[in-house]
Amino acid sequence: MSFNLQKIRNDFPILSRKINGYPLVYLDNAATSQKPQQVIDCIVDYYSNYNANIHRGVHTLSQEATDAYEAARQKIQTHFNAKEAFEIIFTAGTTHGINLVASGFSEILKKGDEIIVSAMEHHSNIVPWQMLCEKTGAILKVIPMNEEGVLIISEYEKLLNIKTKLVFVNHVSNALGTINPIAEIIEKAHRVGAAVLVDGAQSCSHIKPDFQKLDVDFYVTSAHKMCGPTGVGILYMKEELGNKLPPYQGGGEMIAEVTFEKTTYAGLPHKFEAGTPNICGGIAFGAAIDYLNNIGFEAIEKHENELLKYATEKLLEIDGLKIYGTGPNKTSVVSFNIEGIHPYDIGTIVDKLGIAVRTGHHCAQPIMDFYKIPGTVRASFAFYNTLEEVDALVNAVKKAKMMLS
Ligand code: C6P
Repeated sequence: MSFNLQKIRNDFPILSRKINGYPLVYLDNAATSQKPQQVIDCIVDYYSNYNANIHRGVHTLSQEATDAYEAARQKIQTHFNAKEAFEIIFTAGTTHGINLVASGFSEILKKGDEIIVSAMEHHSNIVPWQMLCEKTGAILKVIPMNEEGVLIISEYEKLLNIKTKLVFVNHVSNALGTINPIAEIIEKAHRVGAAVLVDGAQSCSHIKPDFQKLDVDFYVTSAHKMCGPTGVGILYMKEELGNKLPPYQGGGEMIAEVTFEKTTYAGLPHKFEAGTPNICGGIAFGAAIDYLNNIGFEAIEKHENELLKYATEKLLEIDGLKIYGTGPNKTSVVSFNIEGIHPYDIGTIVDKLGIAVRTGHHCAQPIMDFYKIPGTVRASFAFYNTLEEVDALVNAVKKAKMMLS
């Protein structure tokens, strides 16, 4: 499909909404993306025509639902180039996937083992590891970043040693937009025998990671950032690690055999999928991946880079405006403040003009502490945004500045 922006926008019913009498300008895509009609139709079709529990019934509806759910798993496997479909575990989202891995490692890590996170993580990729350290006595170390919001790899190298067991890093920072050099981070961690978990919550709507090429051990993401529904995501784990980790939750689906004396567990992926999953969500995630691939990630990246470049240039023309996250490799996120004005006030005024941005610490307080700021205004662009919408943002920010100065 060629990149026809108007045709793409027509796929998203919400984009024709008015907010406070103004056309909606949705620039909070890093929080969650909007959903195309194709994904909405997929959800309606599931509940209208073949809603049933999966892996359980011999009846036709159950088989249809099971086939569609497993087909979605295979689609996701192909999209990310995982070696096996069973290495794709359906989760409730990124946060769930990270907690699942952290819970597993609470039975593996020992006192004095070291784990490494980066300075630009979302709280989801900090708090579970702190809890893990409390339980096991492992030590948490942090890869620092520089003023541009770029990780200092030479410092990372100094942290790595034989005691390092795990490294956690986001592929893309939600607050800064920085794309981290994860291939290099993984390669260096593997040299000391450490496994790496990549938080892909902010990457997969912009770029298409190749799990086998990256040689990543764990990769987590959420469907809702990729035009799919909320409440579903995936945890990729290499087969050998999946076999090593204990189950996360006990219940139906994750067992091989149960007696009152002993339970044996199912193999991958079911071992980590206790209970009735978000069946419709998994199937709709597959539809969202089809939708994105139909547009093509090359075209998505090209358009988003144009939006990023234009928004950066135009916003920097505003006196007193500072952008956080100025590294050379970024996705289409612009986090900024205007001297002397609280980000919340800017967010409130631009909303009155129909523009949705996020304000605050973006669940990444250590980044805000690093810059000694309470938060930022974050405009995050998707492939369906336009240059005219960037203009609307810039004009609204100028207006907010006038009112608040
Ligand atoms: N960031 C944002 O506005 P969940 O909520 O589980 O789908 O994703 C959590 C998460 C984990 N890691 C990163 C890098 C993220 O950006 C997010 C979600 C949203 O930035 C909501 S806080």
